[in-house]
Amino acid sequence: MENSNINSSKIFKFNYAFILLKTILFILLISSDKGTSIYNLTFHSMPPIMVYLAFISIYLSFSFLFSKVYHPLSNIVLNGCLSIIYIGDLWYYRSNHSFLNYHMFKITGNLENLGDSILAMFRPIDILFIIDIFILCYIFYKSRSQYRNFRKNISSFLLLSLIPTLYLGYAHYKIDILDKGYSNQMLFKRSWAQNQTMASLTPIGYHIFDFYNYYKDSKPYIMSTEEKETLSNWINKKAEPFPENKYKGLLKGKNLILLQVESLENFVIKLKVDGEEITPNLNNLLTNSIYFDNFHEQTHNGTTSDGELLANTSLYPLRVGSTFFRYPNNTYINSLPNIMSRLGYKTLAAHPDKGSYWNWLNSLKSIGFEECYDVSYFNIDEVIGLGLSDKSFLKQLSSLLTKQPTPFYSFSITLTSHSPFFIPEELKELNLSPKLEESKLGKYLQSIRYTDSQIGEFITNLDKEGLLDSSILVIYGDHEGVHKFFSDEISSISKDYDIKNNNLEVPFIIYSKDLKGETLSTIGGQVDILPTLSHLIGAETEDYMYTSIGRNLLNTKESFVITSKGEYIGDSNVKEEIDFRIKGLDYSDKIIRGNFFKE
Ligand code: GP9
Ligand code: MN
Repeated sequence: MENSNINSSKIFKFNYAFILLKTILFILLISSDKGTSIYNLTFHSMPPIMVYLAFISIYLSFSFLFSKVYHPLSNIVLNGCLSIIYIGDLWYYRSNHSFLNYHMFKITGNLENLGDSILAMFRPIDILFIIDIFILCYIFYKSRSQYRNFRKNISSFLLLSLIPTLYLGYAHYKIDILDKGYSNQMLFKRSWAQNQTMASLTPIGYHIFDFYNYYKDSKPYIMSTEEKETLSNWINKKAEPFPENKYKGLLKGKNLILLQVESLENFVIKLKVDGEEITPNLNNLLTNSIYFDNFHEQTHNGTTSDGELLANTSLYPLRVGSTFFRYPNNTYINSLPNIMSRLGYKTLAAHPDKGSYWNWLNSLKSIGFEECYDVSYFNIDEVIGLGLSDKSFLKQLSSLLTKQPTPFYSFSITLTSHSPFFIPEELKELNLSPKLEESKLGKYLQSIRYTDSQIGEFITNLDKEGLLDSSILVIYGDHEGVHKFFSDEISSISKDYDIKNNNLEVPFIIYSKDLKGETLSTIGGQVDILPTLSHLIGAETEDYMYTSIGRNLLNTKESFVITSKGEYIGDSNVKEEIDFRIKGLDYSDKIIRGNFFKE
C-alpha cells in the first residue's frame, strides 16, 4: 500500500460506517421504552449527529497508531469491544431502564449464578450488533496483503482525534454553557433520564462522562448551609403532622416480620388463570390484612438491595450505582431497625444468599440491624436457581424466629422467584394450558405460585410455634418480575388472559390475625413503608417523619408515587406540586452521599 492514511484504509472506512449505523440503531432502540424495537420512539431532544461522528472518530483514531496488519486488526478489536459495551448497555437498559456505570465494576461479585438471567435479555435484533464484525473479518481476509506495508500514521491519528475533540469542546460551550442548542438539548450535563445522556453522547461519550463523574463523586458530598436549609424546609413542608387516627399504635408491641419477595408483582394478587388461583396463600391473608393495591416499586441500580434500603430508611436509592456498594458504612439515625430498637425490639436480618451479595450484610448492619444471618448460617439442603430454595430458607427462618427474644423485628428476602423463573418440573403446582406453560408469563406464574406456597408453609409454621398471634407479617415485592425483564414478549399473551400491564406495581400487605381486612387504594411506594409501619407500631411522629422522604400512607392526604425514572404517578396536575415531590430524588441522593442522617 502506497499511502497509509484515512483514505487508503478500506477497513477503517467500513468500520466507521458500521459503528455509525450501530450507534444509530442503539439510540433508536433505547428511545423506545422496552429497548426491543425501533417503533414508539421518544426523544428528549434533537440527537446531535455531529457529536456522534466526533466520538466515533476519536475512538477509531487509535487504529492509525498501528502499522501493517495490526492496523486492520486493531479496527476489528475496537469494533468488538464497542459491541460488547453496546450490548451490555442495551441488556441492562431492558431490565433496569438505565445503563452500566463505572460504579458497577465494584459489584461484579454479584454476577455469580446470574448467567441465565443475563442471557434472558437477548433479543434477535441484537445480532445486528455483531454481524458487522464478521464482515470486517472478511474484508480483512480479502485485503490482508494490502496492509503489509501499512505504516502508522500520526497525522491521520491527530486529524481524527484533535479536530473532533475541539468540536466537542465548542459544542459543550454552546449547548451546555451558553444554552444555545435545540430545546432541551444537553451534552456533558447529568440528566435524570439516562437515555437522554446516552442519546446525546453515544455509549462512547456516555462512558467517558460517567468515568469523569465517578472521580468527581469519589469525594464525600458536603452540603452547604444553604442546601441544608432548603432540605429541612422541604422535609418540613412534606411532613403531614395530622391529628392521630385509629391506626396509630394499632399493632403496638407485636413482633414485626418483613418479607421482601423477589419479583412479586401486584397483578398476580387475586388473579385466576386457566381456572387456577396464582397466589392462594397471599389472597387468604387479605382477610386479615391492610392491603395497598396501588403501591409501586422504586428500586434503581441496586435492584433487590434498593428495596431493602427503601423499606428500612425511607430514602430513594442513589441515582448512580448501588447504594449498598457505594456507601455501605452509612448510618441512619431513624432507620426502621433503629426505631424498633428504641421501642425495645430485638432486630435481625436474614438472607438466603451470601453477605457479600449486593454488600447487604455490611450495609444492613450499618442501617442498624443487631444481628445479620447470611446463607452460611443456614443448611443448604435444597438449591433452586440463584441459591437456597424459598422452601428450605423459610422453614429455617421460622425456627430461627422462634429462638428470638420478643418483641423482635425480623427482615428477610426470598430468592427463588428470580428471573428467568425456573422451577423444577416436579415442584410446579399450576396446571396451565400448553401455550401459557411455554411462555415467559407461564414460567413466571409457576414460580410465583411456588413462592406463595412456601409463604403459606411459613405462616403455618409460625402459627404452630405460637408466634403468629403475637406478630405482624408484612409482605411486599422488591421490584417487577416478568414485566421488568420480558414486557415485550408477554404483551400479546397477556391480552389473551386479560392481564393488565403491571406499571411498576407490587403488593404491600400488612397482615395480623386480629386485623379486619381492608384494601386501601392510596397511591404509594416502597419509600413509604417505614413511616407507615412506624405509625402502626406506635412510634411517635417525630421519630420518623423528619428523616423520611416517604409518607405515612395511613394518614395522608396525598396520593402519588415518584418512580425511579423520576416520573410522577398520582392525582395532582399542578406542576409546582409535582416538581416539589420529584425533588425528593435529588435530596435523597445528597443525604446518602453526605451521610447526612447519621445523627
Ligand atoms: C440475590 C437476589 C438478587 O440476592 O436477591 O436479586 P436482584 O438484585 O438480581 O433482583
Ligand atoms: Mn430482586
